[in-house]
Amino acid sequence: MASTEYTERTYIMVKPDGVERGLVGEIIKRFENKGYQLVAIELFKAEKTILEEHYKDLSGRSFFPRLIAYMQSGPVVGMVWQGKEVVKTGRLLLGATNPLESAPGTIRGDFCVDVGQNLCHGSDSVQNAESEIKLWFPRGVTQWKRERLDSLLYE
Ligand code: IDP
Ligand code: MG
Repeated sequence: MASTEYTERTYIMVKPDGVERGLVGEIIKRFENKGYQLVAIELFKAEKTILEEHYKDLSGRSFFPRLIAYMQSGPVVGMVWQGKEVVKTGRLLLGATNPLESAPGTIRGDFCVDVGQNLCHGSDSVQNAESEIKLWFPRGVTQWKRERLDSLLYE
């Protein structure tokens, strides 16, 4: 049977509180366990201009300056994950924006309580994912095929 390749991608970012608390591995593990493929990863000290672009839809909100300061309070880990419906499912793995409303079993549901320190970011649409990937990884991501896994997952 011919295998279908799933090329949908999302931008997932561990925020400074997640990096500081040593939760990078935990977050990676959840995406790996689910069956997604890591195609880019980098630790960044995020520049203000990049953060302002990344969060431009929220620029009018009262918490915007605090959000930018939070995101600059330490390094972040940016990642691109690929796979079947990874944008939508990635958001499910993260949990609701407000951790008090995130279900137990999700990353935010299991590890935090404060919307101002909610550990992680995940793109909210395929189109926004592609813009965010371009913003954070302007040189592109690694192309590779999981010869063993993909034949099992996707046939
Ligand atoms: P999302 O991260 O779940 O996509 P957005 O609405 O896109 O949620 O908001 C982006 C980020 O802005 C949130 O993850 C959170 O860090 C922060 N944020 C959103 N709403 C509030 C708020 O009411 N107070 C403080 N920070 C907020
Ligand atoms: Mg968002």
